[in-house]
Amino acid sequence: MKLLVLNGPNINMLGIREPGIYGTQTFADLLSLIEDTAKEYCIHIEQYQSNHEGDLVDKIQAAYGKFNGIVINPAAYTHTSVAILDALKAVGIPAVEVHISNVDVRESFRQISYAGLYCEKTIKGQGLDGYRQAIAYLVEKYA
Ligand code: CA2
Repeated sequence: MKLLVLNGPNINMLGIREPGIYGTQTFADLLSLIEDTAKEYCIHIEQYQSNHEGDLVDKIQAAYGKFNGIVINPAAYTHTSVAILDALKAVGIPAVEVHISNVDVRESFRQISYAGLYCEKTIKGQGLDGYRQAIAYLVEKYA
């Protein structure tokens, strides 16, 4: 099984500021968690982070025919990007949306998720463990 883990803008800054919202773990910690989870399930996981919407769209398009599942935290693009939603729809790969924070109890502009309109599951407010849960869900359902 091959999964693609995608992270949007500023996720690479985790642990640097706003620990009350995003915790104290860093982006390097997230990459380790993803690697460890891949080993645990004996699957291949590629991860990609970008601050640029079009790069994320390109990566989703390139996943067509190559990956069995996508875990995506589009970060701020969650709340704005119809382009990411359309790319997910275009490739038709099963996807799970992850948010480190509980967006439901934050500002009203974080209540809309375009990617979430496609994703079959959304995990929010679980910290970095949300990524492990999303990977586990896809493995259990599609491996
Ligand atoms: O909770 C999440 O995972 C988010 O997707 C994180 C995004 C935010 O725009 C979404 O509404 C919810 C922000 C990514 C990280 O932003 C940082 C801000 C300050 C310090 C470090 C990271």
